Amino acid sequence: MTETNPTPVAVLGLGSMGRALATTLLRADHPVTVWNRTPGRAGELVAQGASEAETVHGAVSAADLVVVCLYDEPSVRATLETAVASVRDRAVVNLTTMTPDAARDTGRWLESHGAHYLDGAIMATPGLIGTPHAAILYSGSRAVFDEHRALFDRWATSTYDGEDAGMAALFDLAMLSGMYSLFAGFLHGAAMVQSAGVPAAEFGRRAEPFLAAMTGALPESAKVVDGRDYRDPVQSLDWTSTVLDVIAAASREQGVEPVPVDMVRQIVRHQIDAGRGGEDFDRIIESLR
Ligand code: FVH
Repeated sequence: MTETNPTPVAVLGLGSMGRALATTLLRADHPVTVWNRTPGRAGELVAQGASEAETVHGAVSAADLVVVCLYDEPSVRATLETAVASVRDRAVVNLTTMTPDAARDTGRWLESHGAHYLDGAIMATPGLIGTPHAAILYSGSRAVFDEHRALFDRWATSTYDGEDAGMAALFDLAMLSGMYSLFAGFLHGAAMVQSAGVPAAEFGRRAEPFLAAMTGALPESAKVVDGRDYRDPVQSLDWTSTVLDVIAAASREQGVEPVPVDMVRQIVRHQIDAGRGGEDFDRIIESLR
């Protein structure tokens, strides 16, 4: 459904994600002005109805809502510094990946120039934007989130995590930590079976349902961690340590360095050395806090 007066939007940054965000807005009939540091990346968007600004100031001035989707925090600073006077009274939603403190600093800096700041973290790849499989987390100005919620919902399922501008980034990076550790473990396993001539595709086909089933244990694990009582183990640290030693030995037998497993072994060992070997595996969080 098209809005009666679609908000004019500026999109700063036409990497793969910026282009996906702009495309979705153009399909919903928003007037979209785009800017990119390196000229020549706006062609397809202009063909779909976008206007291309030569300067950041030109893009920001044409919009009520400024969407920033750049490489990192320094690129956001470098870009907006050239036009910071023009953000006054405008809503800025920054979807660039950065640390929570960097998100807070960026918010304070832009608010000191009169902007209304909302930080965002995209939990999707560009191809998923505009589909039910995309999620975007937001934190910062509640007013900006509420006013532009319908627009945000065009991109993804939108979740608001409160006025602290760092919270969206914190959730994002915490979830990515889990994802990268899981992927590293998967690739280590793939290298183990590949060493016996099994294609990674075959391993992936069998590992996927197993790993998906294992993630079903996360809510129970989270409950134990919140209660901080690890004395009734589903899997004790002593037992886990034995299994991890066997995995590492098997890996070395196959000529594969067990780096991700060694990382877990190290934290488990830390808790066993502290006399906690009979307690639950979840206790390793006490070595991380
Ligand atoms: N792509 C993805 O799957 C992930 C999903 C999760 C969230 N991320 C974050 O989104 C931000 C942008 O990602 P991207 O995929 O669009 O990134 P690139 O395709 O590499 O485009 C980067 C754009 O940033 C511009 N840029 C880089 N450095 C500067 C600078 N110093 N000053 C101004 N602009 C800069 C670059 O411009 P150019 O190289 O074409 O001139 C692109 O527009 C990112 O935070 C992800 O973590 C995406």
